[in-house]
Amino acid sequence: MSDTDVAATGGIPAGLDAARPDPGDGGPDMIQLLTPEGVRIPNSDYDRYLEDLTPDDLRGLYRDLVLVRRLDAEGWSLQRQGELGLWPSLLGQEAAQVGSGRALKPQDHCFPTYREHGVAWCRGVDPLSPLLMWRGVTNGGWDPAEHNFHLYTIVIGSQALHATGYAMGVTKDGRVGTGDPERDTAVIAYFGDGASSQGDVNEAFVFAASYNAPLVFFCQNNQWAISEPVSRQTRIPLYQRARGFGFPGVRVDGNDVLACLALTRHNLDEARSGNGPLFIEAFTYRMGAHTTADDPTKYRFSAEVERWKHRDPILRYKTWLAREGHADSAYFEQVDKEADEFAAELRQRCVTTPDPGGETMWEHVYSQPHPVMEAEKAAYDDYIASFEEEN
Ligand SMILES: Cc1ncc(C[n+]2csc(CCOP(=O)(O)OP(=O)(O)O)c2C)c(N)n1
Ligand SMILES: [Mg+2]
Repeated sequence: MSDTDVAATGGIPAGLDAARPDPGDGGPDMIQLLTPEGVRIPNSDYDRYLEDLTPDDLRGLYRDLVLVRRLDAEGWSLQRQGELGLWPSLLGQEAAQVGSGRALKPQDHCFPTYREHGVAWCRGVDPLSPLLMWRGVTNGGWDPAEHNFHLYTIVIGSQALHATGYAMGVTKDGRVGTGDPERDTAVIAYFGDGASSQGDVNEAFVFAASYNAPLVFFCQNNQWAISEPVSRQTRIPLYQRARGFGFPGVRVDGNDVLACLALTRHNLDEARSGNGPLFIEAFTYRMGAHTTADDPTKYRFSAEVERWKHRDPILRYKTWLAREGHADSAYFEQVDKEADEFAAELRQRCVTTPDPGGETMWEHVYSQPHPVMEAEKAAYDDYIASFEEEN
């Protein structure tokens, strides 16, 4: 292909042109409670899942969205300043994560990918923890048992199997369908559109269906798997795949925090009652690069990004809150101020966290002393000591 061909397609090789996805508007089956203009659409099936929300709760969702976006911006900047090794941005996916994350009950369990900083936030994980993980100074980042939020998984789709196994265990423990709202437990597995092609995810669908696992598969279709468009992953909308595995699938507007909250609440209720598994496709968009190591201008048109800017999850929610009189400009200013302070503190805590000593890498491999490990550690200690002698 000549340079002229590339230039004519805005920098994208012409051969890829036909395969570019048209993200569209999600189609008629997509459940949306709040339009991009911030207009509320009544829904007789799902409105009841929002009835208990007080004005404080509604404002809280806004605060979540803003602080999570700010956490993400800090992660990005810190990586650019050389303070983190990598950062996978969630920009554009805040509503999908906050809506689903706030739908969870304390006893529910989450299995995230590497991008779920917003869900981590909802689970009470210290927002510094994901930063430190990508700084490479912790062995994972947090205690999964403390938050019922498992460690980030980089091996695409593998957490779908972990979640399925965990959910099968929940059933064996008798914590499904008892009718006790404090006891019945659901599991949620996050993954992306690209992961839906992975064998692990499809095996998880089969096992979860066979064992009626109390599991919600939550697929954030952000339209891209690094440089691969969703049109290469599937010939049909992703939510329709669930039917082939024998469980319900639904597409929700992933940029609509109210719809994500309502739909996930409903699906989790179903799972806790013994009607799992279920599948939610949150139709959203990855506004930024795949990670700080990626350059999306190589494979997608900026016009597509511009289109999605008009569907921003925070702007539409803010518009609706203000129009309904749930929040005023003083409240929005207060959240912005809080976000500035939050960001400053995060930066400070991140850059002042000391690097752990090299010897700590041996500490969490086995619970008991292990001869091979002891030998490796001794060799490492000698190696480090050799530098000291040179000095
Ligand atoms: C098993 C495996 N294969 C390939 C990769 C490399 N990889 C990292 S992210 C990614 C794309 C994932 O796309 P998607 O599931 O849509 O999630 P997104 O990053 O868009 O949130 C790939 C292929 C990996 N981490 N693991
Ligand atoms: Mg994706």
